[in-house]
Amino acid sequence: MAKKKSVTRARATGKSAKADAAAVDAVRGDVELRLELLHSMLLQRRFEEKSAEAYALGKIGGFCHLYIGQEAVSTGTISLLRPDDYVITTYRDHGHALARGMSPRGIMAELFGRADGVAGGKGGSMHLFDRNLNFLGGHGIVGAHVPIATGVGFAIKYRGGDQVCLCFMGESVVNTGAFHEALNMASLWHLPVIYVIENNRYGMGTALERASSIHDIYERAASYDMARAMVDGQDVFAVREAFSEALTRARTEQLPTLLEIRTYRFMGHSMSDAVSGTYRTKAELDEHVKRDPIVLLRAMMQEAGEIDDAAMAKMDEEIKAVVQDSWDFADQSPEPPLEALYEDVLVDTTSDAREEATV
Ligand SMILES: Cc1ncc(C[n+]2csc(CCOP(=O)(O)OP(=O)(O)O)c2C)c(N)n1
Ligand SMILES: [Mg+2]
Repeated sequence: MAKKKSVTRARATGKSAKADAAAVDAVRGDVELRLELLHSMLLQRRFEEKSAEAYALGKIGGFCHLYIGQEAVSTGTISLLRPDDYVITTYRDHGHALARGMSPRGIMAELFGRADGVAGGKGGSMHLFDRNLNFLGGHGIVGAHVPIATGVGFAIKYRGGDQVCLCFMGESVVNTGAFHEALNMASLWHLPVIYVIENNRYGMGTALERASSIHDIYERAASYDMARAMVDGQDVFAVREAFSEALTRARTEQLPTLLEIRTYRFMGHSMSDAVSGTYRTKAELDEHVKRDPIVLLRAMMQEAGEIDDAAMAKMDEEIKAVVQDSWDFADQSPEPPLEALYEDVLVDTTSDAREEATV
């Protein structure tokens, strides 16, 4: 308990240990790692540009929320996880799924509503799942998955593991009751959960300042005596640095953290929303686009002589081919059969099914 308090106080007063050279190296990594980070973000970007195209052609139906502009958050955090850690997120989930290594084919087929999709074509854009990657969704109800993340943290601790659960959410979630109940329990029971708020400043068309009584929302964690930090979400290294501190805290001390990662979405709330001109001005959007996380990393690497235009173009072409392949795959995949409508609705709790599930 004493240990936990000191962590919290350190965060609150900004006196956390200054990262030494080794820690900086771990955050920035070598050229190979930086290329991987760039690749991860560019894959998300190209995949979603193609999704927007497919949506416009009517190949994708229903809701579809793009993540464009926020890629440094998914890549910066997930790049530090182990395969046995858990990830859970909202409906704006394509970027997280790709960063976690989910197959572009399986995701695109899910967006197209086809049988080869990761949820059998019945979940769609908002409900990407992959049990093998410990990727627990894709959730449509604002805030509803936060208590699930706390439950996963409890399960990890109960089983004596050292995994962590990474829970993404938008900033609107902090005004739901579920958020407070879940964070209170995680702090009280010392659970290894890292709650990441992707503060893109808007919940649909409502600016944070119009909906929240405090604007430095990471301070909400003070109510639960929980470690917290605010992070520049356009800088993938800043995200990695803050996340690696939280990760150590969760892995070695089983303590939760709340990170407010400030970012911006470059597209509308969903495909049916205007990009700008209604609740935000084009001038505001343009200002934020200048800090495109992919452009920032690429510029840094180009300046350091780590990547040139030819290598960049090659990476882009390769990624575009992967994305086109996912489109072709999705297009050829059949629609789920009518009978599948009744599958996966209720859990089979018969003893046979239970035995099968534990094997
Ligand atoms: C409980 C609930 N209320 C309302 C909605 C409708 N809704 C969908 S997204 C959204 C805004 C959420 O904004 P934020 O948490 O900031 O995430 P972002 O979309 O910016 O990623 C709302 C109100 C919902 N899905 N669930
Ligand atoms: Mg938001």
